[in-house]
Amino acid sequence: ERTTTITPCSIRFSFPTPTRSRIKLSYGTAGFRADASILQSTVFRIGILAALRSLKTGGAVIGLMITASHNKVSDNGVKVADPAGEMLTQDWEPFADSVANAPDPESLIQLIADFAKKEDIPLNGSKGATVLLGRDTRPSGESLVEAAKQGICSVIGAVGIDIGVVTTPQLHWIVRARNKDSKPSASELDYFDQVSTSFRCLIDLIPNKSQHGIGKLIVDCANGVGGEKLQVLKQKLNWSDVEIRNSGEQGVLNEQVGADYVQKDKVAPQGFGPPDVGVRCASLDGDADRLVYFTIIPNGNNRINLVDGDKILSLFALFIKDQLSILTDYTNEYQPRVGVVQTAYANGASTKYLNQLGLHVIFTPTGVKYLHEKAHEFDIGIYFEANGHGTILFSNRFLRWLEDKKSTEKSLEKQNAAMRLWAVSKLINQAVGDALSGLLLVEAILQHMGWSVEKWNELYHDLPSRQLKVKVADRTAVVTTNAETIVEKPPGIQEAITALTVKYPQGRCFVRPSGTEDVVRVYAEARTQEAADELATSVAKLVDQFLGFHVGM
Ligand code: G16
Repeated sequence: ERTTTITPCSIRFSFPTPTRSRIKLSYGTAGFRADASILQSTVFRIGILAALRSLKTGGAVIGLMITASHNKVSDNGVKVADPAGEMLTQDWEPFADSVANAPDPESLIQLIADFAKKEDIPLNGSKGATVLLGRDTRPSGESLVEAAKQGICSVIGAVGIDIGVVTTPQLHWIVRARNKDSKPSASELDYFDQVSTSFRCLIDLIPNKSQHGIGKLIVDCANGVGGEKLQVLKQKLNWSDVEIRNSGEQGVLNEQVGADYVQKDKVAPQGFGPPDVGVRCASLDGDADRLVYFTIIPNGNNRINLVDGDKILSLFALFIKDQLSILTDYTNEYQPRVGVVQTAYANGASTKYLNQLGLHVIFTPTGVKYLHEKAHEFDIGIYFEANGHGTILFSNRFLRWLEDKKSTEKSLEKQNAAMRLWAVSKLINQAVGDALSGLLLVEAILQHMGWSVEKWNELYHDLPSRQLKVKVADRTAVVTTNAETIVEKPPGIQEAITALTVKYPQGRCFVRPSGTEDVVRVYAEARTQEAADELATSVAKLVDQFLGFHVGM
């Protein structure tokens, strides 16, 4: 351990960069992720960054989450939540990359000093900084939280508060509540109270409730943190119709379980089988920020009917549109703008459906940070990735209008519609996509409509699709544009992809480097499953030819 001091910042270093790994770390789609064994120094440094971010934002509470979400259990990661509970501002990502990759303590100190000067961050201890630390259930989490704490405490005046094992969305929610909702001591308990109260409100507002029983729900919790948290909600809500599986007592985190596995492989997770045919099932991922639904196909050899993020988005959009149409008419001077945000992974059939609903659909690159930002441009911005990551954002202007409608509307029908939208805004996480609050909203809407999961799935028929991963020598060699639908580099590959794609009716295909795993992802869609599989496989071969581990390439 060595101590290095510069003015005006005093920082004690105990975690040198792991030179042996020679890995270039990048903040990526959702923070730094890698094998947990090489992350101590990165997490320590991001602890420093989080403390600086708190100083920069006038002492606001900043979040630091230790998780690698859907990745395998031996991986871990770190990401930072800004004061509104949203992802770290993208302006700071280059600094995060430099901090994580600084080769020695001296360069790190210099980087921090230069950045603090440029950003006008007071490092003389005159201001306090607070960082809330959370982690998922990975075994490496505890020691990484310690590394983060040391990083935070090495900035004078900064404190790290460890809130233990939480879902990623809970941490984001608590950060937001402490800063934006003026609840300086907001905790997990407040989260549970708010989501359960608003869920109950939605249920109480269902007309003719008794006719709307929709039966049992089984939730696969990916052997992660979602299991114990859903258990709390189940008890709070006295919800006997939900069965929790893969909550982590046995089984490995994310291994043949969880939303990523179910959505990508389109098979039932471990622990599910023929007795579950006909039952509504859902899957969360390892840190409970993704949600998909499914039903098991009878005699289908574990295959499922997937109800993915696009369909969750469509259900939410439909419900919100219905409530708005009750509440507003052409005489209203204020017409709330509703927008929908998707990525290139959105099934073509979902986009067509959303357009038919008359909604404005926008595309961004993969990554909640991009979708979230776009969704803010609307009064009601609904965003979802097909993988089940998404939420609904409400503008302050709209919420003020709704508040007024709730109390001034004479018609009971309109008043109820206003109350429903209000409850949705309280239930659904305003900071980030949240599988638990998303699940409660899906359940409330299905009950409201009196719909089975099959009826919901019939909203539109997905075009067959296939996703594959290709291991390549250097995934950063792939550079994309146009919301990741076109590959710019390496030269020639896009022409080759297009030439293959045009052979297939309704064919669509793109490739992009993953920001969370060391792979290039391939997505293909076509009129039949065989065609989608064939197209994905041929393009995966192409990627391998262009970028694989071939000598001389
Ligand atoms: C993260 C991001 C998501 C993204 C996913 C996959 O999810 O939060 O927005 O869709 O990674 O990203 P990529 O394809 O770049 O690997 P999670 O659930 O792992 O945090």
